[in-house]
Amino acid sequence: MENLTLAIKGMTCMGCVASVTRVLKATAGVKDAQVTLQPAQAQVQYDGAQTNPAQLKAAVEDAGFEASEPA
Ligand SMILES: [Cu+2]
Repeated sequence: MENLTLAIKGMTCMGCVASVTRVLKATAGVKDAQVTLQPAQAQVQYDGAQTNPAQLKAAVEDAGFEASEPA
């Protein structure tokens, strides 16, 4: 199992947090996703054989938010 932290821009309320959590958990290979407003980020545990950071980032962006891996 791998861990990824994505910094997320555009979340303003718990509804946004729920949306991001939902799209991440709906992605094949994601075991768990913890999304917080403060700091605005998502911590994702995933199976690297089924998905990857680029797909997870794309899932968040498809939901209308900006995601980036912290430098
Ligand atoms: Cu919101």
